[in-house]
Amino acid sequence: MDLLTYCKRLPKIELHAHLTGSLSDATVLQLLEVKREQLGEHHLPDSAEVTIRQGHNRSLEECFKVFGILHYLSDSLEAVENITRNVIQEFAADNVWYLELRTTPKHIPGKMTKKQYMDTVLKVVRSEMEHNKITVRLLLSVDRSRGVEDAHTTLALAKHYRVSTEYKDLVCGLDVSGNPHVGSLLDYIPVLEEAKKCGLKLAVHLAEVPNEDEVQAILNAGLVDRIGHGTFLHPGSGGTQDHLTVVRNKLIPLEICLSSNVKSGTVKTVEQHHFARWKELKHPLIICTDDKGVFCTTLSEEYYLCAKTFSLPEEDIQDLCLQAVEATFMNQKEKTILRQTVQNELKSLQGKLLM
Ligand code: 6MZ
Repeated sequence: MDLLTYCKRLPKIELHAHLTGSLSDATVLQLLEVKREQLGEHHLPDSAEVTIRQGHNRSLEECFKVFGILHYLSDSLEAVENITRNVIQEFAADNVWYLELRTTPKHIPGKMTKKQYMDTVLKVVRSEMEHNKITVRLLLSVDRSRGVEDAHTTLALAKHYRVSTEYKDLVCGLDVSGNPHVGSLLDYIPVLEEAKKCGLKLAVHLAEVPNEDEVQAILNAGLVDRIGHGTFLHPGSGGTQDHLTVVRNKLIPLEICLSSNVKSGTVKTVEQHHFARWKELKHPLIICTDDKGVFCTTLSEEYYLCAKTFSLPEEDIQDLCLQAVEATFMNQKEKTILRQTVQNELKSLQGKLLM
């Protein structure tokens, strides 16, 4: 089979996907329709404002404006239910077998509390897992632009789920994300320390833009289980040898989001992406979508882009699927089962790729 078909057939693991950024065009159009019925045509964003068509780019700042529009469009519990269902079904249709979805719990006065938001997401996750061949886990996102007090309420909610009978198996950790030009990660270290003490796993957006002080402080704190992006960590891409050494020694996996970085302009071209430098070091790397809706991609297309750009042999492509299994926040027992099923599927695909 050709490379794209092969990538679609791979049993994939998605570890860096923001719920609201993952909304497909079809979902955005549905949300717009609901708003149109409620409000009429006035003040409605054009759907073209919300997605990035093939070949188009958008700066990080523009992306954060888009997230604002998407949040406005999904500001009811009914919308939250729909977007969660659609996103999970779309990942399942792309042959994603395991999905760690992350989302920022939202408090919208008069419409929802953070707990209602998360309960809604979790309820849909549970039901979609029954109807699709996909396992889903949740990371609660701390948005660095919303302040430390907000982060504490998100942490409290994550702690609540960790001991709840209903959802403790679904909530595995915290993500720290948000506009990297706003706020400082240093302020969030106490939140991360407490989260870690409670057994929550931590995925932190680090060095998505250059910020040596933050990288230094976060790496020194030694709390992070996976790094989101890590664009400016390697000395060859604007980082330092010290940072490289820490990340390498601790084997902290990097969540690699090729289209996101190139389309948002933090990396000039896919060829120049830091993936290549870290791969040379045999560092654990996970191919992810970040925001499949906003960046107009799928996980299969990200594997394709990676394999094509860096001329990866079949063995390396398959290895990316297995590295992703190892980096999940599942417990060892669950991981063993997932590894076995992924390995079996990979074996059945071996030799089928026409290079
Ligand atoms: C940093 C990002 C991001 O949480 O409302 N988010 N944070 N860098 C990125 N690179 C492009 N992409 C998405 O999903 C949307 C939120 O995810 C974070 C931002 O905080 C954004 O508001 P949820 O489901």
